[in-house]
Amino acid sequence: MKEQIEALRREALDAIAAAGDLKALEETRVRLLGRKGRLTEILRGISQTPPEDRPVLGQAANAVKADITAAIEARRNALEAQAESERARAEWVDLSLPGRRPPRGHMHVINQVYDEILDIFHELGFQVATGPDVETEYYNFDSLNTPPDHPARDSHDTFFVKPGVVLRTHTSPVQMRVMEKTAPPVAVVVPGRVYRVDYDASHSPMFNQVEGLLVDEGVTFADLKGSLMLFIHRFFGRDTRVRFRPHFFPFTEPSAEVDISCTVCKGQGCRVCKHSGWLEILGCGMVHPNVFAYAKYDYEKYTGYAFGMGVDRIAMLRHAISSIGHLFENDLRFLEQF
Ligand code: 2NL
Repeated sequence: MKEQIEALRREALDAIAAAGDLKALEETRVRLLGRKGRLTEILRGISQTPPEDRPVLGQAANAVKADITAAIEARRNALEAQAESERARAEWVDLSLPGRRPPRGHMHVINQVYDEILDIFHELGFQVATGPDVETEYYNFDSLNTPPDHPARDSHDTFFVKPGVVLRTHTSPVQMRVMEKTAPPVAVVVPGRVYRVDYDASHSPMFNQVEGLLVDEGVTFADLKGSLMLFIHRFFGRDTRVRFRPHFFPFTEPSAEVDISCTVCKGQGCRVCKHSGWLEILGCGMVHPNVFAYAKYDYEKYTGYAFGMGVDRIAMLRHAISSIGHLFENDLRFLEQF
């Protein structure tokens, strides 16, 4: 019996040391200390021995039980520590890694240019006004002193929605609507999409415009010149040269087109300015008295200036963009550059 107990101790300690993981260790524990385990078997065996031997054998068995229990406890701690350190290694995260930036969009280059233009005129006291893209022929042409037989009213130049209704060819109808509702003085800038039957590398059937209108007593061509020069110097830079060329528009008299020294070659002559050194950037003039008459403004008392510019064209000049199509194709490789 004594030998059996000693044999169990050696065997048990070897088995505990050999348990490779917590599951194997638990199986070993049941096999040794469980209800049908080896130790229970031995304790049952002691009850069959002579009574005088029992205390000694009982003590020995209890000592082995304590040793086995302690050995299992120590092995469990070791295996748990090992499992924990394995998990920590597998789940390790480098907290010093920089985060992944989510992709971020930005304003379209056309809207950036719109904002820059409108900000400058806002600072000069102009209010922003907008209106419908679908207009009546009256607001788009008649009220702007453009007679029924004017070539711009041809269906080859203007999109007709139905008789008497067009896609606006400029934002001027919005200024007409403002004048109908507002007594002078008025100072408005009008951003918006406009439409013309025209399609090549520098013309899109839909394009973007900013027009301006200022009406008050005593407004002169000098005011027009001063305001536009200020705008041009702010937008294109102080060293930009400016030239006003006589022109004709039905809604202004006198009228002018405005050229600036080429933004690419600084006036030396290049492909962009077609070797002239100049770029046309806007049209302008003093509001025609007939237009004031349509707006029910007293043209004896008030004068005003107006101007219009193509936003797409200005964006193309500013960034040396070769084809207007790029602005509307929404190719991210193009858009991301601005
Ligand atoms: C251009 C020329 C211009 C106007 C637009 C205007 C509006 C009213 C009365 C008088 Cl309500 N004029 N607008 C005047 C002159 C030129 O635009 O080349 N645009 C791209």
